Amino acid sequence: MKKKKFNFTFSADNGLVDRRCFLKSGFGVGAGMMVAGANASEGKYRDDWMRKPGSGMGESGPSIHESHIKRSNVASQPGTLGSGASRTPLQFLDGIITPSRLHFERHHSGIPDINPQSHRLFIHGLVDRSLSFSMNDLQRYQHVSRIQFLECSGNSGAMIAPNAPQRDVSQIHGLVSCSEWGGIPLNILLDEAGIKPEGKWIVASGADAAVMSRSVPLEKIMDDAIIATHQNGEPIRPSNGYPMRLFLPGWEGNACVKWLKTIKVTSGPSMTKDETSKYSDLRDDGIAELFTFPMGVKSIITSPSPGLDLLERGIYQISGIAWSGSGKIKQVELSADGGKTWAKAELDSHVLSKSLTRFRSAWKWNGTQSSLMSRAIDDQGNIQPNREHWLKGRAINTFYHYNAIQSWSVNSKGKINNVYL
Ligand SMILES: Nc1nc2c(c(=O)[nH]1)N[C@H]1C(S)=C(S)[C@@H](COP(=O)(O)O)O[C@H]1N2
Ligand SMILES: [Mo]
Repeated sequence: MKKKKFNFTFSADNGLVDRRCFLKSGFGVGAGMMVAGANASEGKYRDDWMRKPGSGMGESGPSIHESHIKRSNVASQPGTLGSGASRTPLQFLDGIITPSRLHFERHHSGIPDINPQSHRLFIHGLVDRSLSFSMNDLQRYQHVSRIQFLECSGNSGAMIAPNAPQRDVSQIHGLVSCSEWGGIPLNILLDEAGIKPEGKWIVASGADAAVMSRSVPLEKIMDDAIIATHQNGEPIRPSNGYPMRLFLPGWEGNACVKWLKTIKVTSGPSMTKDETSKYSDLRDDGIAELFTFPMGVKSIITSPSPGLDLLERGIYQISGIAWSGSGKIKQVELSADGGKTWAKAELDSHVLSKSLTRFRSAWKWNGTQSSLMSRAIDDQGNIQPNREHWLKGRAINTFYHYNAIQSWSVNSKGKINNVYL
């Protein structure tokens, strides 16, 4: 059996293949098995499931053969039921959309069971008219929909540990997801209420037992904030804020208040607990930086990654996600030799602002120890930092807003580990 000869050029050292190879027809990886005769191609051979009609229509979810694809680290604080997080299994997903059932969850006091018939959104404070809206009222306003990511600012915080944590992508980086969010631009509702000249911020509060409350500058609210009622086409799931949440494109997840109940227009930030004692960034000079809203430019190679070990040498697809809270991803660079040489990755065609962007490259693994890294750059000129650079100036144990370059080492047996380079 003869395998097809490869025809490609390398773009950086240690096997990174020029990204244009995907554009050429006949770029074979050589991983397919040769089959004898015509039985496979002519369809004479029938698998068992081709011998009788399939099952009927129904409400079924994903294939039972993919039941391992579920949210990971589903954990609550000791003694509580719903104060914790569950994480998106990024290493098993492709493209940019996170199926709603796999969207990460982060709750501070569980998921409230809200009756949409009695739920109201109140707008008050420094406004000309205080307003209240039922779900039916809101349905009548203009809606928009956009594909954007949501990331917890605690995502990847495990990477501040002195030794690289040996966990998979989901467990380390799974507090980021991306959905098509639909809802009402908040500026429409605030214009209707009429903002008084002293109104410069809002404080948004949720209808959960934690009464999560966050201050947001009015500028952001009037720019692109929405009251999200829909997620990937269906009403938002209870775990993600049903029947409505605040959605602030590109800004830290915590400020996207779920189960939204009140918006109060204020003259300044309200200094709630979740923007002072939590979700602030302590520096090594003792000063805490507050209100770090936009999530930094970031990328993660999701495959190969820990748990998706390489079984034999040869061609592999490197695939991952990149995002920035400040705009669009302009470029993702890849290294297979621990950052010595870099090559551009291919970006999938949907490159959207404040969204996930899928990147890919081909890589020829020659069976030796290798280190895979990705580095993202956004259209505002922000470059993903390395870990050492990220840690600089921060107090010990400060873990919010971690966006440093991730390195995966591949040993000579194809096993993949998390490493600090
Ligand atoms: N009312 C309320 N809103 C909330 C929270 C909460 O506990 N209660 N958690 C916040 C945090 S820390 C994050 S990261 C996001 C998580 O959104 P998700 O669960 O839809 O992924 O919601 C934010 N909004
Ligand atoms: Mo969060």
